[in-house]
Amino acid sequence: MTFLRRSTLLATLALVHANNNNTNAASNRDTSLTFLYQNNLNLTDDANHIGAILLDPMPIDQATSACETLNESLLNSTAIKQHAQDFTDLLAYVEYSGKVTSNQSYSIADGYVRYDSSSSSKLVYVGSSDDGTGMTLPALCTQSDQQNYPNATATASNNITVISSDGSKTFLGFRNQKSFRFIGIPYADPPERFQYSHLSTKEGVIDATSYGPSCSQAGSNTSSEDCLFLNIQTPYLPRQGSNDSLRPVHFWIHGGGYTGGTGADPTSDGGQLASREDIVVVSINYRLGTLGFLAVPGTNITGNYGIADQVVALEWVQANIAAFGGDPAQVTIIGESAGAGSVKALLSVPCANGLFRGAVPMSNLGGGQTLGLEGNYATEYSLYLTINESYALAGQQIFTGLGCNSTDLTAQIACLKTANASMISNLATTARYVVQDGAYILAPTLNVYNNNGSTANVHTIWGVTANDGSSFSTYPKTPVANLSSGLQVGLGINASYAQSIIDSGLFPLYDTGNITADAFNVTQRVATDTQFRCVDQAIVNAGVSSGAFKQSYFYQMDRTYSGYNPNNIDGTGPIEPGYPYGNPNEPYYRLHGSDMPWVFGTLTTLRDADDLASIQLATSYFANFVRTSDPNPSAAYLQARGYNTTLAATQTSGQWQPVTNATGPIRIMNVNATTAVFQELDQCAFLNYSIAYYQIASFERTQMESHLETRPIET
Ligand SMILES: *[C@@H]1O[C@H](CO)[C@@H](O)[C@H](O)[C@H]1NC(C)=O
Ligand SMILES: *[C@@H]1O[C@H](CO)[C@@H](O)[C@H](O)[C@H]1NC(C)=O
Ligand SMILES: *[C@@H]1O[C@H](CO)[C@@H](O)[C@H](O)[C@H]1NC(C)=O
Ligand SMILES: *[C@@H]1O[C@H](CO)[C@@H](O)[C@H](O)[C@H]1NC(C)=O
Ligand SMILES: *[C@@H]1O[C@H](CO)[C@@H](O)[C@H](O)[C@H]1NC(C)=O
Ligand SMILES: *[C@@H]1O[C@H](CO)[C@@H](O)[C@H](O)[C@H]1NC(C)=O
Ligand SMILES: *[C@@H]1O[C@H](CO)[C@@H](O)[C@H](O)[C@H]1NC(C)=O
Ligand SMILES: *[C@@H]1O[C@H](CO)[C@@H](O)[C@H](O)[C@H]1NC(C)=O
Ligand SMILES: *[C@@H]1O[C@H](CO)[C@@H](O)[C@H](O)[C@H]1NC(C)=O
Ligand SMILES: *[C@@H]1O[C@H](CO)[C@@H](O)[C@H](O)[C@H]1NC(C)=O
Ligand SMILES: *[C@@H]1O[C@H](CO)[C@@H](O)[C@H](O)[C@H]1NC(C)=O
Ligand SMILES: CC(=O)N[C@H]1CO[C@H](CO)[C@@H](O)[C@@H]1O
Repeated sequence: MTFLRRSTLLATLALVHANNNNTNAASNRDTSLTFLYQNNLNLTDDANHIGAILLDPMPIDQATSACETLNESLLNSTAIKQHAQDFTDLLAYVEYSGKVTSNQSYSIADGYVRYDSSSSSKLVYVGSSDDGTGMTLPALCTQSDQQNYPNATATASNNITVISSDGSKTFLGFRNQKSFRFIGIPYADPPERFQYSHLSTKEGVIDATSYGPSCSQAGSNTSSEDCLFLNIQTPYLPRQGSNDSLRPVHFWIHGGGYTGGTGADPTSDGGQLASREDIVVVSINYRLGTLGFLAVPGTNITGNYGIADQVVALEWVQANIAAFGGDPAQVTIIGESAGAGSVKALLSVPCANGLFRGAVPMSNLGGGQTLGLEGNYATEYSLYLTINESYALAGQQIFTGLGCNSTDLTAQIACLKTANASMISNLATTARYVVQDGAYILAPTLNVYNNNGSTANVHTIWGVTANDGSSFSTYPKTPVANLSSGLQVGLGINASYAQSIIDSGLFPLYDTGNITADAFNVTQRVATDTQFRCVDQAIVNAGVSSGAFKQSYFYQMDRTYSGYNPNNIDGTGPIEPGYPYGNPNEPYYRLHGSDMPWVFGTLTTLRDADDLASIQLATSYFANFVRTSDPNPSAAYLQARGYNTTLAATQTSGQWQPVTNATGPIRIMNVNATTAVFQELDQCAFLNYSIAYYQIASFERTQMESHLETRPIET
């Protein structure tokens, strides 16, 4: 009992410090804090696991009080033995990561525990009869917060503060079962309407225990113009003032058509990735719709405010993320849908160049206009409008909608500046276009055709869900008589264009006996190709062959769940006995947005064991790209972590090879993954988006860009 008595005695002497600015919360002032949680991404299994917080080496008699400052106690051998597999894997990974040398012992309540890979039990306990006099060991504290969902809240016992590197700010956050969480951090000062935002100047205590409001958007009465907040989930807080062992950063930009969405979406919560993959996740809000994108010709309202906000958030990350355990030199920007459009825009924003080293646009929109679709929704995501074009689509309609009816533009703008934000967001017309403003966006398309430095020269992953277009085409409201009618309704095209698609023979009808359903299957295939796949394959092909991108990758997701479903079609597989969430072995559509749980490990409705294996593989790919710019995790990493299913899956699947030329290769992701060539190349060529679309000679490219002037204008 010597051990326990001595530590109790010394508890009053060590490590009990008042915090700056009197939050009374625990902090990383005297030791780094490493969150240990063996997360298998099965949320219903969390009740069967415990975690720990690892502290820096310290004299063993100080360990008890050090844990107490976290409102925890030293972990004991009973608890470890009850979760021996988890702690074996966790401590193996601590050793693998280089934080400790082999055979490291750790202080626990009843002695020490040693991780010894050569022993049969792996974990060796030394009892408290050895009082450890003079020993300095890392300590394992309990981690008793059991909240495992993103809706976790701060309590008096789970709170924690982090002080900014310049000492001017104290961030009060908290932890749940998975990670440290700092949510609702203002990265910019409340923005002035139609002006660029600036880094937050707020000092003192910053409450980072609840989300900030989402940016003003239609149909929301909680959204606000004062919305420039970001959220951090981190597995590690370095000791205050230290830049030791910083982790790579996954910087997430949400989708929602540039008119909706929030960084607080539970589907993209970073807590799962932080614990599963040991990376720091940042998610941001940025201004949306008219308040984020209005551009008025001949004025200083030049648009792209939402994109500019994203740059400010990236600057905030450069200045501040190290204090939260993130490495500012290892930032990867990732987004889906309009988030992908944002990532793609940031690739060409001059002042964003250098703020990230990798980019992942998931289900990026583009193309569409050669189908002759009226005001095709996808087009403007990849062929940027001029300010004049944007204003023609969404300018005077906005003033009129607000009753800003003066014939004098200056008076109209003055009226708009004082209009109610919610009224602006709820107007029928919304300015939601990234524009060629001459400051952030200088050209009509991302330059992938040459490597002249105008595009950030970074590693990229591009990709689609198998049926992205099923969310961007129309399921007939009433039954159709034949394929042609289905295509006309589904794609908004005329009879002769529908007939040419049929006559091409490239989109055969898959006959199940229900022509309405079957015609939609063809419709969504055309829509997926023309609005997503063809353009994205052509971008990566051009960017790789020109050298505009560093080594880059392409994927198609064949296993997903739910997603953006305006047609209310089957996005899960039918609900059947044994499959309360849908049977993924039956046909279903891999909808737009349905891949997010595969990136974040957030699926709460696992349909079967294969869903979990598939998600474990996918999160591993994306997180490894964030870690190393290569999506392939090493066998040594997976072994050290005990990720046996993923290790087997990567061995079965082989390496995810980078794109090398106009044939691919690409990765088809399912339970396991396979290697394939670029898909639908003949169909893409027929739809006028050949794989060489972005590689064409410069005079032809100029012609392509002049599509901008001839393109049908949305009404
Ligand atoms: C060991 O720790 C667990 C969880 O922290 C606690 O419930 C239990 O009482 C402890 N056991 C002993 C023998 O101290
Ligand atoms: C948090 O979310 C989970 C999963 O959706 C739900 O079961 C739980 O009731 C929520 N908790 C609170 C406090 O809202
Ligand atoms: C943080 O936790 C401490 C206990 O460690 C408590 O005294 C304090 O009130 C908490 N602060 C907040 C803001 O919750
Ligand atoms: C834009 O112009 C108006 C009117 O001249 C002026 O009040 C405003 O400050 C300007 N805004 C910016 C961001 O320069
Ligand atoms: C502004 O013009 C619109 C369309 O002409 C009209 O419906 C509305 O009543 C006018 N509002 C005001 C305040 O004059
Ligand atoms: C065809 O399938 C759709 C669902 O995809 C269904 O609503 C419709 O009833 C089916 N029609 C027939 C004739 O079975
Ligand atoms: C669509 O057609 C393909 C064959 O082209 C088939 O494999 C798939 O199951 C169909 N999808 C649905 C949801 O019916
Ligand atoms: C998830 O965990 C629960 C509880 O341990 C278990 O019953 C279920 O089988 C697990 N699901 C999968 C897919 O492993
Ligand atoms: C993973 O595989 C290793 C080596 O085969 C084994 O010792 C370990 O128990 C396995 N881990 C899990 C969680 O099954
Ligand atoms: C995936 O690979 C694993 C490991 O080789 C294998 O056991 C499993 O059967 C495969 N699953 C499918 C659906 O192919
Ligand atoms: C593309 O690269 C692959 C190897 O990655 C090679 O096998 C194939 O021949 C190349 N195709 C062309 C058209 O260059
Ligand atoms: C001990 C202390 O006062 N720390 C910080 C509290 O916040 C202010 C900003 O308001 C800082 O300047 C202090 O350093």
